[in-house]
Amino acid sequence: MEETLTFTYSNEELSYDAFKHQVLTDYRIAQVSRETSLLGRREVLTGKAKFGIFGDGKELAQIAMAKSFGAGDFRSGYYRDQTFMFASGLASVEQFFAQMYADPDVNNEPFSAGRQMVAHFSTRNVDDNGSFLDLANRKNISADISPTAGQMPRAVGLALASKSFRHIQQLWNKTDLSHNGNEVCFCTIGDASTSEGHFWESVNAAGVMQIPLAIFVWDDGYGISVPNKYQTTKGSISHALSGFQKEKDTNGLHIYKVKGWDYAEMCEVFEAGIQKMRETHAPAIFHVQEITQPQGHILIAIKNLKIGF
Ligand SMILES: Cc1ncc(C[n+]2csc(CCOP(=O)(O)OP(=O)(O)O)c2C)c(N)n1
Repeated sequence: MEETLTFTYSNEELSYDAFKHQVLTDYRIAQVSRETSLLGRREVLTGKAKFGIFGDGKELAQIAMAKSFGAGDFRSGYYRDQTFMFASGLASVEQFFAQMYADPDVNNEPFSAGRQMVAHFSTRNVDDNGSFLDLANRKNISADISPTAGQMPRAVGLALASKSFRHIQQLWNKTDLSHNGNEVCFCTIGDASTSEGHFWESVNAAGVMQIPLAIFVWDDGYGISVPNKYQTTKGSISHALSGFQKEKDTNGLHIYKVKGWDYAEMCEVFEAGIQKMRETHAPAIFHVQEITQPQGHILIAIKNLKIGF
């Protein structure tokens, strides 16, 4: 029996013991995820897996993000999100390694049955007969793809679906797909990938359409080895986006800046920001700064050659 790492978050006032339990559970998830990254790297370097990409350095931010991710929500993200998947109860460590070893048994590797690279997650939309599952009552992952920023246009579509479910009367009976459009699309992206066209088109579209799109930028200061100052105007994506800031009586996006090591701040900011989004459908960017990538970018094993950068 695989162990689940999830702790269910509740908005009700917490007792001291419940709070302590929550913090310790979060610490444990972070620790297990970090150990997964360290062990995964070793598996590639010793030739047991062909490819490795891990979420080390981003653990705390993703645990904080997972607290606001609920039934009916979607994530459209990228390959750094293992901790979010563990914290949401959507992936186990065993399943993560099964994907690394390209296990073709879907019972062991439910994301892609060994067809995708490690850390490319997904959940099912349809059952074996092709009928929609009750997506409004599940946490949903739109299948990860490797072209960076490719998750952005898709995230816009998923957020637009929530708006449609809220405003188009003919959809109001689809209660197994949406609860009045309360669902948010959680989108993750690395700082360097915010330089791509898909990012800018998607941010602009979300700002115009006012759809519940929550964009989390994991900013570790580098795109592989290139510092931010060489690829982002003014070296800061939230600074560069300041003209998109939503103001009184304008469209646009709310822009939040947090530090990726500040657990308490991220829990508070994400919870309040997402709650507001469920009510208003105004999109937001959470610029998570000062996180790290201690093991480097990626690892590839080709015959006897092992490359890491
Ligand atoms: C469209 C596209 N261009 C280039 C790549 C190669 N590539 C993979 S990851 C990466 C850097 C991404 O850096 P960042 O967005 O900061 O995310 P991080 O890996 O640091 O979390 C690049 C250039 C790709 N996968 N897709």
